[in-house]
Formats: sequence, structure tokens, C-alpha cells
Amino acid sequence: MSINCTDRESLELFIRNNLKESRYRHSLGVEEMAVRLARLHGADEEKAAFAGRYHDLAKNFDTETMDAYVRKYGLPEKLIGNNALAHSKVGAEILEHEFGVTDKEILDAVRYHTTARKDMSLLEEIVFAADVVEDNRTYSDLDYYQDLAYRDLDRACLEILEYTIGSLTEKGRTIDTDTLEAREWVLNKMKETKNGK
Ligand code: DGI
Ligand code: FE
Ligand code: FE
Repeated sequence: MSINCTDRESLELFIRNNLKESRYRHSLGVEEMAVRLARLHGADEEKAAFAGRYHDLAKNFDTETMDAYVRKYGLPEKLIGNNALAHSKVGAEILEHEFGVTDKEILDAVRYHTTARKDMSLLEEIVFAADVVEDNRTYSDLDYYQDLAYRDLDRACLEILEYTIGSLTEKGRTIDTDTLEAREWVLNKMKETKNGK
């Protein structure tokens, strides 16, 4: 294992102790899918495995615990009381500061796995997509999205982003700026690729 992590055994215990059984299973599913996508799209498989396995490490914190971490690490106030957006940011801080993970790409893949953002690295796109298309997900179009992620990662990210934006809008929830910027960015990137630039 070439990834810097001061205590991999405690990190493993951390997810076993802090994640519900189904969330733990999801994490292993994201690890497996991220490795598959890394192989297909030419990213570092070891980093993909690590980021995939630990991406949701803070997901099952209660709001009080999550808010304490948001404050401890000086994260934006808008994350207070918002576990859906906070768990990825807090997870990255915990990996860095409590488990000595130094790889910036892994930390960012965890940090942006919920919202995505503009200028994502290949690893960030992989973890973002793997989260949604891993084998344990149960929605009806899973096969379609998996196949898309295997063939065209940008397009998979775009369709996931559009789905997310659509369903948040329907529920009247605020859409994070990073999510909107990610959509614009990936659209432009796809246009440029198509024009052979
Ligand atoms: O942690 P997972 O369930 O595996 O997946 P995730 O980290 O993508 O979290 C999904 C949740 O995050 C879901 O409830 C929708 C929410 N979410 C994603 N993007 C945004 C968002 N919520 C808000 N308010 N704004 C966003 O842009
Ligand atoms: Fe998550
Ligand atoms: Fe997840």
C-alpha cells in the first residue's frame, strides 16, 4: 500500500463502528465500482479503491456530531445542520487530520463526492459516478447508468448531475453552487472533446 495513511487498521475500525450495515456494504460497492471505472478510464486503481471505500465515513454521524466537526475544522457555516452536504467535507477533513491521509486527489474525491465541482480530476469524476452506479443501488435505471459510466464517464456525470438538480428542484431544496458549476463544466468539456480540441 503506497497511500499515506498513519493507521489503516483504525480507519477500517472507524467505518465498521460508525457506518450502518447497509452503508458499509454501499462503501464496499463504491470501492469495487471505482476500481472498475479506474481500470476502464485509466486512473490509479489503488487511489480509486481507497477513496471509494472511505468516501462516506462521516455519513451516519448524528447532526450534533457532524456540526461539531464542521466547527472543529472551520468549514462553512452553511453546512451546519446539513448532513447531506457536510458528510463529504467532514469525511475529507477526518481522513487528512485524524488518519494522516496526504494524497490531495483522494481527499478531493471524498470532499466533492456529493456535489461534484468544476475542473474535477478523473478520480473525482470516478468516485462521484461510482457512488451512484455501484451494484447495491436499487433504482430501476441502474443498468443504464452503469453502462453509461463504463462507456462515457463525462456523460454519466452529466446525467447524474441533471437528475440531482431536477430532483432537488422538485423538492424545493437549494442546489449547491458547486453542483451547478460542475454541470456547466462537464457540458463544455464534452463539447470541446466532440470538436476534437
Ligand atoms: O452519501 P450517499 O447517499 O451515498 O450519496 P451522496 O453523498 O451523493 O448524498 C446524496 C444526498 O446529497 C442526497 O440527499 C441529495 C444531496 N445533495 C446532493 N447534491 C446536493 C444535495 N443537497 C443539496 N441541498 N444541494 C446539492 O447541491
Ligand atoms: Fe455520500
Ligand atoms: Fe455514498
